[in-house]
Amino acid sequence: QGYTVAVVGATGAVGQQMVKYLEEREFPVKELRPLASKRSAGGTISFKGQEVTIQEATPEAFEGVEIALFSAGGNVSKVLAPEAVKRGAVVIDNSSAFRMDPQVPLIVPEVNADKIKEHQGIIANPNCSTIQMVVALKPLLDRYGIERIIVSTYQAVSGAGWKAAIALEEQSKAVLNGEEVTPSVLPVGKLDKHYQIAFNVIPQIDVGQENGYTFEEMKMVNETKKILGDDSIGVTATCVRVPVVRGHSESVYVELKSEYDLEEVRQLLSEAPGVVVQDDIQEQVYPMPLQATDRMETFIGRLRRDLTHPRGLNMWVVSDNLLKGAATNAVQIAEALIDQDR
Ligand code: A2P
Ligand code: 11C
Repeated sequence: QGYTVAVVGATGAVGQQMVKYLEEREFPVKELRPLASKRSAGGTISFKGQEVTIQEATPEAFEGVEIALFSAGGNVSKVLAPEAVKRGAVVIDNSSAFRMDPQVPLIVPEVNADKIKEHQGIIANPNCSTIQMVVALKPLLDRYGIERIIVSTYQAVSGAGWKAAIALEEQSKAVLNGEEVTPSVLPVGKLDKHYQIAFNVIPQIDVGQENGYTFEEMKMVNETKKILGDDSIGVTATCVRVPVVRGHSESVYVELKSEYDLEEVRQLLSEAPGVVVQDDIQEQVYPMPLQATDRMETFIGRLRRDLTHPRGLNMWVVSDNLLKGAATNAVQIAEALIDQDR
């Protein structure tokens, strides 16, 4: 009973969480097939008390796979996702490779689960910083409409993979020991210039674009419009890497289309699926990444009226980038998918 599920990138920061989460949620897995690069093939990962052998991700490795969760980077997805689909799998892809493809639904189940059925083999999982923001915005969109969004992010290093998380730890130790730091991972591994993240912030996530924004910032702009299903919403983003291991934080300013009552906003958000409101500045209650780590919800606080615009609202949104930002959302898509098939 159950499904044959492949996890591509099973040894990675997100892939490991996918495997863990499939187990925790008791997703109906008949066979788990952990796939990674040749380097990891032959090693094992544990799943439901058993050691399962990691295989190299090749086209043939998808024979018999029904659901394939991909998180091994865009290049791997571009080559192997079509191969998995050819062999009958539905792919849930965590990379940016297919997100803006009009044929590919881009899904956050709390927001647009109804679009899952439009898939033609591939369903895209949005960028982590986009997911937590749209979870927070959806109840406001439905009640008031949204004119524009200005977001600034404070993103954890694990968003850039385990290598970046290890780099933060090693650099921090080196600084405290008075040793020299030689950065090699952030802001973008494949670019030539690298900067120290320990005791620093870096205003670049992903590669720079012609228009002066980074690719991460443009993902937030374009994905938000696609998921919320409204191209007229204005979105502008500044994405910043901070020395935090896990949990992205965001300062979100939203201008609503109609007048709002702050207490009603607090109420709407606290009733919204996947949301926990932590909002009492007098009692020093607000979300922080350390508290959000290992939790699957999106935490919202610092709710306050903008002092210069009658329909402006400020909020602070935090979520575990490896869970709701990636693995949890992907498994929730898989759950919604099999529910629709039933
Ligand atoms: P491997 O551990 O064998 O290198 P992270 O996001 O933490 O950097 O992890 C990236 C994930 O993508 C790892 O599981 C990694 O496997 C996997 N990966 C990298 N390159 C490939 C590839 N060419 N084919 C399949 N998986 C890959
Ligand atoms: C980061 N948001 O924090 C990125 C990671 O497009 O899926 C995810 C990149 C993506 O570095």
